[in-house]
Amino acid sequence: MSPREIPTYCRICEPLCGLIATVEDGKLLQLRADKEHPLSRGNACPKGIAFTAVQNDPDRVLYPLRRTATGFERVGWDEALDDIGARLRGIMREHGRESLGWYFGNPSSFSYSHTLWIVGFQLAAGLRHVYSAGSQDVNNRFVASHLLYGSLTSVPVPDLDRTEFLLMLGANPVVSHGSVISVPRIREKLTAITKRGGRVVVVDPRRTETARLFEHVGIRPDGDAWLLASLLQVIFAEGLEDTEALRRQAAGVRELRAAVARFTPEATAEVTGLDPDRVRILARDLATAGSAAVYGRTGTCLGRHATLVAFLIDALAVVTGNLDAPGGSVFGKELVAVSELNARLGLIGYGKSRSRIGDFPDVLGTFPAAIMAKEITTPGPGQLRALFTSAGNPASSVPNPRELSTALDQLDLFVSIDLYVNDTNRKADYILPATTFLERDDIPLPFAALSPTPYTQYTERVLEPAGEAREEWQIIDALATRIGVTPFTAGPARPLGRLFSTLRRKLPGGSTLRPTPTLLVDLALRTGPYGDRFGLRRDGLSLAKLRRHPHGLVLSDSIPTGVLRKVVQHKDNRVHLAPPEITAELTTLTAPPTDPSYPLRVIGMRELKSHNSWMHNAEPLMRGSRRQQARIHPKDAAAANIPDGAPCRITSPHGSITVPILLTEDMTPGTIAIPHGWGHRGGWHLANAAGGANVNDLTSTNLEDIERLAGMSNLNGIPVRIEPVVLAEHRPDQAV
Ligand SMILES: Nc1nc2c(c(=O)[nH]1)N[C@H]1C(S)=C(S)[C@@H](COP(=O)(O)OP(=O)(O)OC[C@H]3O[C@@H](n4cnc5c(=O)[nH]c(N)nc54)[C@H](O)[C@@H]3O)O[C@H]1N2
Ligand SMILES: Nc1nc2c(c(=O)[nH]1)N[C@H]1C(S)=C(S)[C@@H](COP(=O)(O)OP(=O)(O)OC[C@H]3O[C@@H](n4cnc5c(=O)[nH]c(N)nc54)[C@H](O)[C@@H]3O)O[C@H]1N2
Ligand code: SF4
Ligand SMILES: [Mo]
Repeated sequence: MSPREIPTYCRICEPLCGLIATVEDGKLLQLRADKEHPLSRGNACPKGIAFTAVQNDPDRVLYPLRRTATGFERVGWDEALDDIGARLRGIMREHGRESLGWYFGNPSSFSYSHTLWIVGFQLAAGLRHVYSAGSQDVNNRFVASHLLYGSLTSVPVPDLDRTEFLLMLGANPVVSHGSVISVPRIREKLTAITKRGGRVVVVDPRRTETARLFEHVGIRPDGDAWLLASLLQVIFAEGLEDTEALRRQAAGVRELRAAVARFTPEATAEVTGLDPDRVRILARDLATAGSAAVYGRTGTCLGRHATLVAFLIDALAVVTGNLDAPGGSVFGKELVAVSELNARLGLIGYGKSRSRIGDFPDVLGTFPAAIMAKEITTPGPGQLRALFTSAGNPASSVPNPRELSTALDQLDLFVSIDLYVNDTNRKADYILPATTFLERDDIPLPFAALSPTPYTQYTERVLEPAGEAREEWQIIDALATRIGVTPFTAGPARPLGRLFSTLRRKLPGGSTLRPTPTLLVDLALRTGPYGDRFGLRRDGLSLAKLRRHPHGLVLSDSIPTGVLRKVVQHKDNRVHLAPPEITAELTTLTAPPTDPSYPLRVIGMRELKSHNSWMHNAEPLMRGSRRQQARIHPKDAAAANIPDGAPCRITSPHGSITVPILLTEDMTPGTIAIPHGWGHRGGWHLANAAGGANVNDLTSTNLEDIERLAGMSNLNGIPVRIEPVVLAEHRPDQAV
């Protein structure tokens, strides 16, 4: 058969760029950027193109694997599922359901069926130990939205196409391609702001690829809460706040004003490292700009005050009259009414339960991944004994991964659903092979609301599953059956369960047919905000309509504003600017203690050709002997007597790693940037051979090091010291 060219889209990161897959005899020959995609218009990054190497990777897991004394052996699906089911039932009989747990990783958010079925299973099985990559990523953002708007899932995005001033903190979209915002060609969108006479100000301890294109404010790590409080202080003190907007939208203005009063730019200069005059001018410019958007990403999420920082980012938008206003921070419309449904049914929320270890509130039904190890090792009722991971590599991505790795050995049962034997599931009893994104149908449900140009796309699977790979939802469904639960049918999800039963009756084939994700999503889409209401709305969406537009569909030119009343769920219908959690933290905020034994700070960074921990086995991304490097200012390296390129021992109070250094004046002195996701020990040959160290070995899971409000891991601003490595001392497994 001659090759076929099939439009689909990339599901590695948030722009969701359009791709064309060339397929011959059921095999993927290549991926290229889709010129007909309405937004990415022929643009894709090296990772998207290199996904061919993941798809066809000889190291991929294609059959269920079972651990034996000597390594993994291939087993049949039924044998694997039956044994897992029997062991689960045994564990549940002896220790109750509360001994079961699940960790789902970052790639799960790009699969609607995977996410849906995890939530359905969690609710039906009454799972308590649920963890995700969110506590290393974005949960603080959700909690800030809960406090401000009474709605966890309402997150504003910068209105890039219309803004005159973008203040961006702790994000490097030129490399990351944007996150908690879904925009292909984001670099062009940003440069367009300055081309039309606007400004982009990037607050980051490193002069990043993004900062280099615009104005750079070189803040000290973890100084953001102080900077934002100072910006608010100046705006209030100089009467630059938008009183009209505040009167209309907000409650707690007086209390916020009082809480930030002590944070003058002079008072915060020590922590931020910034010139007070520059901060004052920034505050004035932001407040007087025709329109302004404030945006923060992982650099503001992985410090010690993550929720406070996310909160102050939006508070600044409110106080300057830029929330829900054109060119400001705006709220996109959801493709399916998740927030509304959730508010009505109360399915998942914030602080509905507390963790056994550390008493942390749940965020959307999940607890901090940083406590997972202690939940496994601490005896008592509710001890975590059977763990599933899907699309996650927590032994690489969470703080203190050594602690987690050791804890995994103690589990009664550990099952992983993944593409690879990774750094975590090498300890599993079973690894179940998942389909890649090209082997499943998809629609990017959560991302339509995060796109300044709302759009969506539906794709069928482009390839049949390789080997015996299965979709996650099918695996979850099969596991659920083995322990006698049906996703979505119990607890607060009962109304959905009833809907399922109705559907089942109406389906051809009768009661034996279980509802599928495709069926469910079509229903949600058609009844959702953009839906066709089964023909009542002529231009509305349905899967059938999306199938007729295989390159994707733009839903409107921009995000409509003036929607705040619908977004805010607080009873008084106002944005709450002074919830007690926030004012208390502002009142007690003190400069982080400095320890002369650890004078420097480590922060994270992303690389164009890495994706968290899982693309280091893709040959096209690893050419030229790519290695992990620690970026450091020449002055700091000279003081420690370490020449450029030499291995360097980096030691924190919690651990030590060895990484070669790269001298660059892009770093603010005192700060070292190290990419995460290196130092592999899985079943992926190229990744293992690439060496490197796990930067998270420097980080801590001590309860006082986990952010209180959202349970965020502290992965940025880690105090360290550096030393040269004498060659005899360093072993090949240590990084270089
Ligand atoms: N120090 C430090 N640590 C960090 C960060 C940082 O900035 N600094 N960033 C954090 C962030 S933002 C995140 S999101 C987390 C990520 O943390 P995790 O989600 O725990 O880890 P990933 O590295 O994304 O690993 C994803 C796994 O999913 C598998 N996979 C890929 N596609 C699929 C699929 O379609 N189905 C299935 N079943 N499996 C799949 C891959 O093989 C891989 O094993 O880590 C974070 N950790
Ligand atoms: N190529 C590539 N793209 C990716 C990923 C990848 O691994 N590789 N991962 C994807 C994922 S899971 C995510 S969540 C997104 C993340 O998207 P981004 O957050 O845009 O990604 P980063 O490059 O980590 O940017 C964080 C920035 O914060 C800065 N920073 C560190 N500490 C501080 C601080 O205390 N204050 C301030 N103001 N800045 C600080 C760092 O120097 C860095 O430049 O990227 C996604 N896209
Ligand atoms: S930026 Fe790259 S990895 Fe991200 S969606 Fe686009 S092609 Fe895929
Ligand atoms: Mo992430």
